[in-house]
Amino acid sequence: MIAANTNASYDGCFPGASGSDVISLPAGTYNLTGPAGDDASANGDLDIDPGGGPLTILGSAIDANEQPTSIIDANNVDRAIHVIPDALAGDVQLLALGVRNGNATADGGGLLVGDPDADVVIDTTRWQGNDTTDYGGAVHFGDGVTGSSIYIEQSEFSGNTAGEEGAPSGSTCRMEGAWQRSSTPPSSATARTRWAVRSTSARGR
Ligand SMILES: [Ca+2]
Ligand SMILES: [Ca+2]
Ligand SMILES: [Ca+2]
Repeated sequence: MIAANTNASYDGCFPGASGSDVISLPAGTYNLTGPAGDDASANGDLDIDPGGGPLTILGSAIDANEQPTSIIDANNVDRAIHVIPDALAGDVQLLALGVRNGNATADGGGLLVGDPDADVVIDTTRWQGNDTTDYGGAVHFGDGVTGSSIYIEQSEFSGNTAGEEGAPSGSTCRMEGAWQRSSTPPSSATARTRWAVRSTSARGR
């Protein structure tokens, strides 16, 4: 991740490019370690800097039960993935991934898109057991985001919780073939915590 962000070699990794970078994750579980709070991919969440150019994180093949076999496990020490704010626009794709056990005290238990002009595609993913005391148990995309989009396709959300709202109601977040298990409409505060995705000012595409 650091090589992709900085477009330089890092710790034996090939240097990233200012053009598109692809990080391919073979099947397996990738355990993140803490502490939380850094934004340079040194600890905790994987921090994606859109200024490093377009980035795809690509998992391996899905299994016979149509579940991703490449799993990012945040071990409840931080959220899993963070798109940090950057002056440049950026494209981020998360494909064929499981993301589980994210835990944040700020928005986005599994993923926080904090960049104001990122375009994010999430396809063939499974979000499990991600929690936040704030907004968006699995995915938060919103505050201060004015020129960007998020597109969630063929993805499952299960057992993610949020202390505040987590549903995509009234937003322009676009979800196709995505579903939430163990989730109910946000008719009550308790129900709202079951929902996984929150998006405020984004536009769909
Ligand atoms: Ca790059
Ligand atoms: Ca971070
Ligand atoms: Ca981090």
